[in-house]
Amino acid sequence: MSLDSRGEKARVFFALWPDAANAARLHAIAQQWHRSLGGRVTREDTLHATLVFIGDIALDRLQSLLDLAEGIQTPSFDIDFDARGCWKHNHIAYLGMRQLPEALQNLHFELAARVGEAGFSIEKRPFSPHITLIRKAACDNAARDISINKNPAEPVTWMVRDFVLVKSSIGANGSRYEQIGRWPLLEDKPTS
Ligand code: 2AM
Repeated sequence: MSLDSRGEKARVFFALWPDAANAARLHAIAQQWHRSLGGRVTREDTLHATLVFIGDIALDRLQSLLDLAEGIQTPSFDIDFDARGCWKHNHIAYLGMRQLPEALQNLHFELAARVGEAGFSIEKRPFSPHITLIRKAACDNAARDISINKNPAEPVTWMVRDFVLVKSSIGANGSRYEQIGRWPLLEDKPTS
């Protein structure tokens, strides 16, 4: 991809991306919910949790996002996606977390600060990490469905070892996501 194409724009965001095993677990949950909620299940290969949403930017500004991500020095962490929900205002059925890990909050804060300092305008809504499992969901059915509200399944525990920058475009089969950068988080050093 050319980073200096004049006038061209890209829709971008930083995200956490599950490994194949967790993506498969998340997808299985989505398919189970789909029976009562209907709507459109997120494709398995596009499941993610947005860290910092940037939106449309000129392509020639992508490089500064790649550069600022290089300097992130925050530790890796585990998260439990253990909260199920369905937002009525946008019909999104999602998995979130009951407790926001401090390390995740710090990673979001650090990235958002750098993105802001680099001159991008970023989303001002409070950080609400989630994985969208279904769009156009019939959320009213979620309240009646014990599999969503009263009978929480095992959490999907996710070892977060890196984060990615994603470029999204709309294609015939829905959103197409291309990972254009991936950065490791700091690993705990083994004690000797
Ligand atoms: P969603 O799944 O809740 O729609 C690509 O669109 C990713 O960016 C999705 O995870 C989407 O969240 C998120 N996203 C889209 N618009 C956003 C916005 N204005 N603020 C924060 N996140 C947004």
